[in-house]
Amino acid sequence: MSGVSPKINLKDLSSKKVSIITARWHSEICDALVAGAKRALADAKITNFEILEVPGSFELPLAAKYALENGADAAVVLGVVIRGETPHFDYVCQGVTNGVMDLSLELGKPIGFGVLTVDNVEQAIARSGISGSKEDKGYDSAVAALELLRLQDQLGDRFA
Ligand code: DLZ
Repeated sequence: MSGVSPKINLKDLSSKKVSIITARWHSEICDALVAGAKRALADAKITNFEILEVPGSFELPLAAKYALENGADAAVVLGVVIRGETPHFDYVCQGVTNGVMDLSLELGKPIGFGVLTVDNVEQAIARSGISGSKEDKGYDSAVAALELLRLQDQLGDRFA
């Protein structure tokens, strides 16, 4: 998948609480993703946020469930999964992707998906938001979650 992410003018969402949840594999790249997600929250004037850490991307859905069931209005999950020599990559990617989608639909709460699933470190860096990279998936995934929060507000009573 590739493409230019849409330009969105974020609304003021300062009443919302957001959990940023990051895996620790490939931690320097994850740190860049977290920085991007924080920039998006700042653009939406969100100051009520927490940063939670899990060991690997496979643990992201359960951590998101904990956060969303304990007061967060939305979550952003961040991680880097790099293809290796065994099928493990496929199982981790499938687990985190399905887990996040199922959880979001089950709870009716937005989860921004900022897990890079790539062939090598170079591809991950190019999407990390690190200075000079072509994409900023931490920022983009947070914007996606915030846009769904805005949509909830737009629908208002009809949402419930
Ligand atoms: C085991 C593993 C491997 C091989 N590679 C990655 C990776 O590239 N990125 C990542 O986030 N996590 C990796 N993991 C760890 C799994 O996500 C998980 O933490 C372990 O299988 C323990 O449940």
